[in-house]
Amino acid sequence: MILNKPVLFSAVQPSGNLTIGNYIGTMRHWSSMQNNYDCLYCIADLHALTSIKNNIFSLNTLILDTLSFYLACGVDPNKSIIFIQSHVHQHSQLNWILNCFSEFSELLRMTQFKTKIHEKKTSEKTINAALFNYPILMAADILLYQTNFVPVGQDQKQHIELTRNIAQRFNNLYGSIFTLPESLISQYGSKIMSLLEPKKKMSKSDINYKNVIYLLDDIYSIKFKIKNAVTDSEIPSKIYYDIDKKPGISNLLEILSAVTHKDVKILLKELDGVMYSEFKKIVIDYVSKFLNSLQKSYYNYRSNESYLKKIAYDGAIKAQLKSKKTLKNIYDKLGLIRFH
Ligand code: AQP
Repeated sequence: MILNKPVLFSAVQPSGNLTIGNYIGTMRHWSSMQNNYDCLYCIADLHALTSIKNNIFSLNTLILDTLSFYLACGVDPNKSIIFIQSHVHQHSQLNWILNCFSEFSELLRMTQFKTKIHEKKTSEKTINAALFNYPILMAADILLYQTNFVPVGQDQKQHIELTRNIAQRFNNLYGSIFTLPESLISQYGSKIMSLLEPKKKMSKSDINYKNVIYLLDDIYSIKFKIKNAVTDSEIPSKIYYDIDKKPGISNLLEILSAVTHKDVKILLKELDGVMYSEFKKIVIDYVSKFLNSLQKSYYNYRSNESYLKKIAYDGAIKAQLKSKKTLKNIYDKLGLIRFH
């Protein structure tokens, strides 16, 4: 008897240049996950539309950039389904249906929405409705594939909980239609913080580039940014992990742990007695080496657009096959029957 592996779904929105936060929070786990799960890795371009307005014509470029990073991170199209969200129209269809089973008040509680409004320094009146509804499309992305697990950063945990609530509500009315997904969140690295404001999440849309390590940063930028990263003024200076008292140092420790594959506890032993300036040099060294090697692989894939498009095309067909099944089941339950 062949037992099916659990289904795993993960996505990144091509809303800008990917950051080391996107990598550490989720993408670094993708390659090894392919051995234990049936993986679907989606490029969430419809989600990106919520934030990209003026440079809409570069979305195509950002999609191919993101896809190249997926491959550079070790995602294998022979093992996993890699696809672009807008190529599988079932996502939009289920999105609408789930909108009808979601409550306005529960969307109002989403902290990511509140943070985004706050950061954009804009009011709820001028923000686009899609940004508000974003978690419902995310629920559709996940539920279409009967997903068991969703590896995400800390910021998306609440959206997975909402997804479960919507799915449960639907199941209570129509029977066991949806699998209830669980988030997979690592103890360390699930919320990489901004370099200059270590109490704020690192984000690709940050207007201050000094806050962010981009996956395509060159060695000079990496050096400059980490050298200037905010630490603390504890005297005598001591390196230990405490996100409340030492957010800057703890953030650098989490980054170092991810790129060296060493546990934070082991790093702390190795860094005993090391000064902050020396610590930063170590972080610069490892981050540079890591990004340099990732970038080589990235550019290799990025230079072959026809290969990338073929992967996206094949992935869309496979994803459509799977998502059609779920959608048909839902249409049947709702009485949206085709007459032919
Ligand atoms: N700073 C972070 N630390 C850890 N994980 C992070 N993720 C994002 N930022 C961090 C995780 O990356 C995955 C893909 O994120 P996304 O692109 O779908 O959306 P996001 O969470 O809104 O990411 P950004 O970088 O902050 O994008 P913008 O600026 O466009 O809003 C998710 O699993 C996320 O948790």
